[in-house]
Amino acid sequence: MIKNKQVSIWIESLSKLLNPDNVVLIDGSNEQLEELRRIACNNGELTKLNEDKLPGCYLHRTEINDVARVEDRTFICTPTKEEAGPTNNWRDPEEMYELLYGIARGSYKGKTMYIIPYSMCPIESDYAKFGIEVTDSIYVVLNMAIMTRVDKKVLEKIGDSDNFVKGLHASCEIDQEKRYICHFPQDKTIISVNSGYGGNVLLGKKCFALRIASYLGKNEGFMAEHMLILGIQNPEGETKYIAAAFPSACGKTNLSMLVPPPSYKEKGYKVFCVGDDIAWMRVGQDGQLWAINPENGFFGVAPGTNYKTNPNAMKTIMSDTIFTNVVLDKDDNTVWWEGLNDNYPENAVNWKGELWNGKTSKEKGAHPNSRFTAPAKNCPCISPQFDSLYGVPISAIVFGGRRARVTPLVYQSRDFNNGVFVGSIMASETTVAASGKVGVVRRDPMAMLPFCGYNMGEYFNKWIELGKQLGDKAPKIFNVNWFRQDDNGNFLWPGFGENIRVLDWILKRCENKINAIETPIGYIPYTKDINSDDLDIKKDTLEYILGVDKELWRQETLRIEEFYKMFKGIMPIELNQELEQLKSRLQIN
Ligand code: OXD
Ligand code: MN
Repeated sequence: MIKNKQVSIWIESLSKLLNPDNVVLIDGSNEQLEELRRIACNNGELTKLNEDKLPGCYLHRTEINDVARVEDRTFICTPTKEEAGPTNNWRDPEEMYELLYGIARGSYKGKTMYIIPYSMCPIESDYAKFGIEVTDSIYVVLNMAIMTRVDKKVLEKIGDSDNFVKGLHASCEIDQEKRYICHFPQDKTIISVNSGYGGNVLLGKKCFALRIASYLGKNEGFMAEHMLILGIQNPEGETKYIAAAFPSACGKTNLSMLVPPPSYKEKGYKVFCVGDDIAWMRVGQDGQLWAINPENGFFGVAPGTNYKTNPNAMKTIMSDTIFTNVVLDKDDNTVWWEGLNDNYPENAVNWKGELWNGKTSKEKGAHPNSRFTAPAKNCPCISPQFDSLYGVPISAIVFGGRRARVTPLVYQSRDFNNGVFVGSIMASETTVAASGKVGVVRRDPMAMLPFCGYNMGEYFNKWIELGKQLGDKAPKIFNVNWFRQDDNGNFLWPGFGENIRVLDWILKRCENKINAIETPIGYIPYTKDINSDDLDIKKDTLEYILGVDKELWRQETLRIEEFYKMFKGIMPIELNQELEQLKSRLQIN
């Protein structure tokens, strides 16, 4: 069935280990996927939704204990602990292979082994990287077919080489005590056992496109980043691209496909989505920074998505979408989630599979981390460059977090190294995308804390080197915070489509069209330069969220110092200098 030498050796060894009843090679054809959808509907893995209202859409529920990425059970298995660095969970590779193969042994008995050849990036791109995921789950096959480019041609591209990422997923018993998501960067191998939740099992996404790819990029000269990519066309018809990193569930999908408010649309602004989660970045032949989205779909958070917060996502998920852990409205066989609308379904099934009445139940119907998996091509504002073999040139890099105070709405770093510092101190209040406490502030450098496949000190150094390589062609670096709150917890900035007002300032700064105010942390806008026409925000409020409170920043530097201690001996000197300089600008001795 598979002629490729290295691929077949690996598949054969897995076959012996897993002992499946059948083996099916996925060719990406719709006939084959349709047959799998039919089987999954028959065995209860999927529910077919209303074909008139949601054509080609399905619902899936994961086990109750398996609803988010499990960072405490995610491991980087490098020969030494130092290679994984202070921020990753490390395990010895030999020990882990033995443990994982022990867990997976015989677990495909009575099941089918699906072999998925896939490409991250368009197959013909020089930047494409190929993977093969072996799984016993049709849900995984169907999601991978949306999120990546699944195609027979991938096998042709791999040929007899071993130049592919090996991914083994075994559902086993979905036992959380034996759940492991393990990466072996040196072997380009991923093994995931005892989970069925997207982020843990769609191995092309976080595991490959971030953890393994960041390691590969370190050696091959590219950066794999947890970033959306969007294009903004201005009234003159020029499109500039921004890459932006935010921690999970901070609105990356919303920002990547934002709809400009009417006054901006009238002026002729347009926004194009290139990607909502991952960017592979490199210095192009023209010396500029280029970014390509390796994915082919969106795996977005459903709750809170509606026609106001993200109309483009709503249109994207109207067909050919898989919904996971949302509410099933039994009356018309459609789906619902908190924040979709006020039509709480009364005759419904919640994410746990129990009968649920949205009008009377106190419990949430959809899991807060419930998801949609939708083809990027469905998005009304998908960029004409989406399938570009080269990606797009990046004018600005934006870092952002979810902070009630401290961080202003937007500021520009003083220069590239200072921008790397700004990325390294990113912090956010935790959300629901990963299991653990919600609402605690955690540092999340470049939003890569859970996704960097090697030592983060070295990773910071790669950023510094990138700046040197780019020289005066380097994009400008900014930080944004859409989440400033007043003392009663009310959000002070309207966010969503209105964020274009801040992006517009960012691009004007990139083109040196406007001045800004220098502060100890970087450059902030003059209030007049953030267009607040037809916006319901008081001038004082705007000034407040744009302002830099030196006392809060003095306290913040203490926390940064504490955080930096973790990287003692491995932090690039440039970043320690940045911290010292910030302290001196804040007049701390
Ligand atoms: C995601 C995440 O699913 O960051 O994108 O958790
Ligand atoms: Mn993400």
